[in-house]
Amino acid sequence: MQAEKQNAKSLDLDAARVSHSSGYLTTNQGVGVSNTDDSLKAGKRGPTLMEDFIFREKVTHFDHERIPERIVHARGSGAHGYFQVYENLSHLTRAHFLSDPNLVTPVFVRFSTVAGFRGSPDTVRDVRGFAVKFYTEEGNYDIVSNNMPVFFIQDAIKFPDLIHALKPEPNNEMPQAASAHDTFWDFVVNTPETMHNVMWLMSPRAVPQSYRTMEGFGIHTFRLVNAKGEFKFVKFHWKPILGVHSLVWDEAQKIAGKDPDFNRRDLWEKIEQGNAVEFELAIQVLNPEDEFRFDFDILDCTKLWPEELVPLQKIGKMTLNQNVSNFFAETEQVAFCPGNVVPGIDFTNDPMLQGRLFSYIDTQISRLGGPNFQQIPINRPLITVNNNQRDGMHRMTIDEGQTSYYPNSLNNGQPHAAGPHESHFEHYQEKVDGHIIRERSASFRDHYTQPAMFWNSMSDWEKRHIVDAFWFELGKCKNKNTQQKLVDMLGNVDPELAQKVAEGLGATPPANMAKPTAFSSPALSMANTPKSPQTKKVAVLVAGGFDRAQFDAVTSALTGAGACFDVVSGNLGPVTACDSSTVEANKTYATTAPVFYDGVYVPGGSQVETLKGLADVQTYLCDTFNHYKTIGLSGEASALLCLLRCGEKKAPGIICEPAPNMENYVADFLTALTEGRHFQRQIC
Ligand code: HDE
Repeated sequence: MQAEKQNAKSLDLDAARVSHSSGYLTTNQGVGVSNTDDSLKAGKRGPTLMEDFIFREKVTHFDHERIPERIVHARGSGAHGYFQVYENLSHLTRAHFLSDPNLVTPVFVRFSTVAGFRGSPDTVRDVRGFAVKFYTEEGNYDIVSNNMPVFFIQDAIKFPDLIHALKPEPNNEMPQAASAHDTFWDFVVNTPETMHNVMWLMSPRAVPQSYRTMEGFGIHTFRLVNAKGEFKFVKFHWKPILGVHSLVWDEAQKIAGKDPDFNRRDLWEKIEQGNAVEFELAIQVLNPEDEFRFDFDILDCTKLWPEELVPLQKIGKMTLNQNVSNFFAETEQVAFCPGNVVPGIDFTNDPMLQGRLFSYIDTQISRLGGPNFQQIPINRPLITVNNNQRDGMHRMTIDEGQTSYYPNSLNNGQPHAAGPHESHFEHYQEKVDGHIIRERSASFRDHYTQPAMFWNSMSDWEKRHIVDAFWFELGKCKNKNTQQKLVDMLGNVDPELAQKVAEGLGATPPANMAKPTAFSSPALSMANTPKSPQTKKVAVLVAGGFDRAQFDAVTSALTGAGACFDVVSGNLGPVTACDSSTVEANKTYATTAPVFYDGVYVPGGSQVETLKGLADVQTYLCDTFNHYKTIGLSGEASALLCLLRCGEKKAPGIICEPAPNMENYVADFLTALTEGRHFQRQIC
């Protein structure tokens, strides 16, 4: 409660809100309008008159409603919330918002895909953006991160090439929101530094189940600087409280058709329902003297710092608890920039980071129509902006007074340069010495050790996902040469991986393969992530005659565990149970699908005779089975097991009891649901 009260940014946005809940229509000049349905005509059948300023104004405004979408990360969803640090970190940084555990800092977060256009589906295979704006008392601070800890390239000058290769091909603008095409893979095989990020892109991380269950990574190495001017290198991580969970590929593709807004809807609904969406902020800290300790360069953003070498410290928690009230005003107009830092947080010489410091402001100027985009309500800092910048397109403030320069005497030297005791930014005084050269450091040249470590760290099901993804992606490339080159590259990562991918593509396994490396980082696998029944969703299939006691036992246990359920039937409305009571079906086979649930439960009763004959029920059970999710069948519903090709009662994650003791049954069902996916299951 306390935190929500102090969510000052929402108060700040209030000045710009207009409810439109009463009053008469007006033009933009405030003139009352009595008819907005008919244009002004000479006679009832026209022609329409030029002097119809009401028509002209309405249509002119409509004609200019769209702004350019982001070049990358066009498709996104935003939410408001707040951040609180766990402990005073002033020994590391003088950033005030990281020094006081009682301080509640408002945040705005935008999650996004990278490649797709604004209207593209959410569940495509892609990197996800995870951009956080902290409205601190010392100005706005942005961590503009992704859900993978490394990037495709090492130098910002290659970014336009990467994105041109990834986006739809320029001759026919296909494919939409997909890396599975020739130009992307052509770029990859000609740019070996992409290998590490490509491994992540082929992994389940590229199809997050929810924005609530993905990690975020600042990727670059930054600096934390304390009041004494001492610095440490730092990497930023966001850890979802619910753990990291992904979709399986077949499921992701089906969802893209059935609900292109799947991730956006999930985030929106969970916040509307009052479920806290929570992430912990963690840091990896490195002493300056350890800069050259590793066999990789800490300025190379295609490398991560294994957590086993540099442990994570959880330093605070972010809670998202408020949806936007106008998507355009907030999510579309928000402007992030990695260069938005506050005193105590500073950059390093990572050449990608340096390039980004230029690009983001530059792109906002054309996307948001001029240099005053910081004055749009969602982008304004909490503290008063005080400088001599003036005018420009869409200036919102009325800057008063005679002077707009410094130094001045006419305004008593105001606004003045911040003094030693006033909050201000000081750049870390790094010593720089070198020749001006267009070259890359030799320490950036190893492109295969970390991809091998990543492969080595994966569980069996993650490895299977990666191989399948390479088959799919490269299988969509028409160019055989590209396929072979990629297989050859994988030979530098791992022999088993290269061999398997070669098999699927009908390519030749490389002659010289890398020796498998023993080094692995268990922290990179999703297998060990936290699991919880909270916010899991179950489809309960019913028809007339279902067993009410079994239904009640399972559904009340779900609610008790923080999970939820839909009652799915052939029609909406009441469905009569075996004891003549009724429950309301809130979904039908036409309006929902098994891919939207974490599990399916079917209670017993005479209903089973009806359900047996329904193709929809078979689809529910088979899809849920094939996507490794939990299936519960109790009492007479056990007979539905025959609809599954496995036909095997003891398959992992299938809780099937012809004569259930409901107490034990419910416990088993919840345990299986909490586990999430049952990847040990054999899919035939
Ligand atoms: Fe971005 N990136 N980027 N990027 N990026 C943009 O800025 C760019 C990079 C990331 O929700 C653009 O406002 C360059 C890495 C996110 O609004 C643009 C380079 C990482 C978002 C831009 C990179 C990111 C963007 C497009 C190579 C992870 C969405 C619209 C040096 C750490 C923010 C915009 C939002 C957006 C440029 C590389 C993350 C064009 C030149 C590495 C999450 O300015």
